[in-house]
Amino acid sequence: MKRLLITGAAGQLGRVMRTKLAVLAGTVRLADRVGLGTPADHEELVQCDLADGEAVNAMVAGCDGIVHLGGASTEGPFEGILRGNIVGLYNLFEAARANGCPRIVFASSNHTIGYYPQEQRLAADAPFRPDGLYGVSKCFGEALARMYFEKFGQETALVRIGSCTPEPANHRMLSTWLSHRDFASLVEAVFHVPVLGCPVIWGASANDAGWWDNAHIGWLGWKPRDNADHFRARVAQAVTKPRPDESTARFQGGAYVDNPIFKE
Ligand code: NAI
Ligand code: 15L
Repeated sequence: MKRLLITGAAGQLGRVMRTKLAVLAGTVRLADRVGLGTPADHEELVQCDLADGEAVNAMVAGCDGIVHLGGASTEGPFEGILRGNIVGLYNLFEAARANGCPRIVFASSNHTIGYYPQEQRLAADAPFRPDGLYGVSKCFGEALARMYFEKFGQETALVRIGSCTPEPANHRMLSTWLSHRDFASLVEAVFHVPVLGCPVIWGASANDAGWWDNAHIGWLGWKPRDNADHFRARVAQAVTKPRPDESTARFQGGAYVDNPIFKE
């Protein structure tokens, strides 16, 4: 593709994907509300808040694909979630509609289903069970994307990321881990498949202890190569195993179920 947009490019995942996804496009446009350093020859930098509709339209104009990582990435006061994940999502999809519907990878989250018990294996059509306002905002994002697909044919991959970190850092992540390499190959598969639609995709590596079933997306040709189990001994040594009654051992969303509703 000619130009790929990565939002949230200054964040944890954005910084990694800035390098890993460079192969996908001649030009990579990087956007965030904070500074992004010095651009490489193939990069364009845009500083904008997702809550600013006009700026978001300019950010999207001329892009052939979008990896949307920007916004509130954890539980917190509603104001930040509202700006980044509700108003920001609406602005992004309106901008996409106005600019030829470039395909979107939406970084959704396991916190859309965080209240399911860890014993339960989930298919993509399991009803939402969000574990906080952040999870609710990701449910909104998925529903918004679905509506833009039905109404306007806007294709979006709804990637419910588990825990995308360099390595699994605790016992829960032995089930939820998504390696950086597997996330990058997922994004590549989404942009290469001829017809995408608007599927829910579980963003997890091929973890022995995984909870989520991606059998419905065989047509995508995505084969995660990493497995959190290779880190099991290291996790066992570094982290105390939680008691069975602790949220992090009971719920798929882990300790997020214990979060209060934050006030400003
Ligand atoms: P992060 O918090 O490190 O990065 C998010 C970026 O979005 C930040 O650079 C921030 O400046 C930017 N941002 C926040 N609000 C904004 C606004 N109103 N306007 C413009 N930019 C704004 O998060 P991370 O870990 O890189 O996650 C990226 C995406 O993936 C997020 O949408 C998150 O919800 C999702 N995700 C990440 C997971 C993970 O394990 N890292 C797991 C599940 C979902
Ligand atoms: C998420 O949705 C967050 O963005 C990330 O920071 C982690 O908390 C992750 O979920 C997780 O559940 O491990």
